[in-house]
Amino acid sequence: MKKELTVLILLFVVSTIHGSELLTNGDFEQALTTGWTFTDSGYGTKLADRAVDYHPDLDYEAHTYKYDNPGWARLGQTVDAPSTSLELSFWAKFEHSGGTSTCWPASCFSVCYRDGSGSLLGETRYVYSTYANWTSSSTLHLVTVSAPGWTGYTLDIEQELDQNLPGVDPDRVAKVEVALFSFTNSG
Ligand SMILES: [Ca+2]
Ligand SMILES: [Ca+2]
Repeated sequence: MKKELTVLILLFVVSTIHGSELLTNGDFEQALTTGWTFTDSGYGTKLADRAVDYHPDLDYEAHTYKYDNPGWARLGQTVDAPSTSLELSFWAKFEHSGGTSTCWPASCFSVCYRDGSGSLLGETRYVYSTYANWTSSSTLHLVTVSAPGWTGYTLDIEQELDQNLPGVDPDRVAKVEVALFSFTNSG
């Protein structure tokens, strides 16, 4: 098994177009157990943490990390969406190293659209990876990250559903989940 490394560091906020913050602890200034849920699968090192020095500003950022062997680490938060008229904005830095066409890492930021019972309807996934072989579909929109260093992103969710996720009925979207997602595939 080749050594593989996946790292994702980011800080972000999500807000409505009217500016009211939907996320709890979206700036990571409190412990990650406030607002955020860590899940993982597979083998190797998998973690999520926060620190002040991932980005040179003075406050905290969060990051997920996955090292070696197939599996993933994920730090997510689901919020009730009053409507799909939402704008997500966040800053992110993506890193990875190593891998082959059959055994590869991917650093991701996922935005999942869920119905009222929490079932997944679709996803927008920002991906930084050399070898990832995922493909977009009517319910999965892959956004290729070409500038992995600290970059600000905004996502107009209403427009995203309309233009890039034709398989998702916007009227059924009742919850939005955002997640830092570090993934390692093994062929
Ligand atoms: Ca912060
Ligand atoms: Ca900082």
